[in-house]
Amino acid sequence: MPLRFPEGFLWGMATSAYQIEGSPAADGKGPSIWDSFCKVPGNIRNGESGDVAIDHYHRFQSDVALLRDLGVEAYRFSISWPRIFPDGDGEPNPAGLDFYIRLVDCLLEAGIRPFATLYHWDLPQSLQDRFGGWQRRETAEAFARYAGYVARKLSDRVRDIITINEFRSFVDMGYRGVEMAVGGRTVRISLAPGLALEPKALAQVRHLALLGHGLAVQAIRAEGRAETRVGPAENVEVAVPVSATPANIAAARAAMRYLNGPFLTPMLEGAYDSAWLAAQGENTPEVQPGDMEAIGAPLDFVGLNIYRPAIYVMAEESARGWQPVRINPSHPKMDSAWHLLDPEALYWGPRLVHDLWQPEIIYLTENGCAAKDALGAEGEVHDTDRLMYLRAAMTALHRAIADGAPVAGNFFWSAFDNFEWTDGLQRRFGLVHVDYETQVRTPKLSAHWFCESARTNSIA
Ligand code: IFM
Repeated sequence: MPLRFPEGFLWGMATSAYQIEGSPAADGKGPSIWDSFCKVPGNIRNGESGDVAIDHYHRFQSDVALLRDLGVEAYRFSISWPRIFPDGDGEPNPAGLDFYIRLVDCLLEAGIRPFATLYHWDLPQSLQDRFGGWQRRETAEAFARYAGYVARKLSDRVRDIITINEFRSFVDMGYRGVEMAVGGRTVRISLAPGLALEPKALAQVRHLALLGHGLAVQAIRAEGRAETRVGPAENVEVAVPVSATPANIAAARAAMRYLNGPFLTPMLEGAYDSAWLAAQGENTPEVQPGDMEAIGAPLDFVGLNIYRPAIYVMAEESARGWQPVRINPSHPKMDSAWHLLDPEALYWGPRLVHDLWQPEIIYLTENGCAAKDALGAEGEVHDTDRLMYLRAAMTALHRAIADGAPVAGNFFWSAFDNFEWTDGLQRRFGLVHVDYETQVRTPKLSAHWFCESARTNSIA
């Protein structure tokens, strides 16, 4: 028996502006921190950049036609802030907005529901130069003005707006960098703008990114159409219980609330968790009156990006009630150093978010994996490992829905192969293969699987 999803469940795919568009200076666009970061030798594998990427800026019509042919019901894309405000603030650039109007109209004509993300990391360089990016309140305020402007201009066409993508990734990896074990050695991974702040300053950046989100929600409510729906997309830290005993499930719940202390917990509770705050010692953010009210502004949905478990936990006789379980070095991974394989994350993530905060609607705003995809002799791409991953992930998600998690749709990362940040162009996440020399698109086996699954609203 195929596992069928609830009626109306959205089968979607996702991308982001810098990763696919190319054309970094077209039609009045200002530079972003990613344009600058990629120019520094050594920052990106093979010295690559998103300068061309998959040239979606010029090919969006045929790309949307392909998505339609694959049966995509909803498409999550991001708007490049420096296309709309080349300077980050001040005078908008009508040509930049026009690109997104044309894209959205094309999606609507194809019967695809657009979900627009306002910030997927390509901060206007001008805000980095003037304010150190998200280190200063001025950037959060400029973000709210940009959000309000986009809502005013686009909410007649786009009903679903996502404020910020993956707070934890762009803040922690952009303003501190993280150490990661890769192939037996420790490497430091850094995203744009590539800073290495002290813990206290980093705590403030986290807070101001949250504030940007909250002020943007308020601006969208004030300037967008009444039916506009808004939420964040966070790469939630998922705690998987080592076994589903009541004690271990309670431990995983407590661990999730704590581990998401910097971002999701305050957004959904309107306050920082006191145990998490206490653990930060003197490295707590400076909070001004009104900040927490904005940060906790009511949401219409919660977007979760889930690829893997953050930790495994078991119950512990202690005040906090949980302990992490060491991950075995032989634990299988997908084709990214960070991508621990366990589809259970797709069950426990939505399930525990639902237990903890009862959001009305959850979207899986990203899930997917990289794979070593190459064209076969007949021009086919047999990404059997991705197929295995996606099937298993959707089976776990189906179980979460059956157990009450209100997941209304899933967006596979990614629609197309694209520029995978510091990993460059060769780390392929797409369901559609892209030949970067010729820009030819080829749906992979996983795209055909998607098509059948979406058509039948079940796991094919
Ligand atoms: O490519 C990224 C995306 O931009 C944010 N989420 C994770 C993806 C895969 O690493």
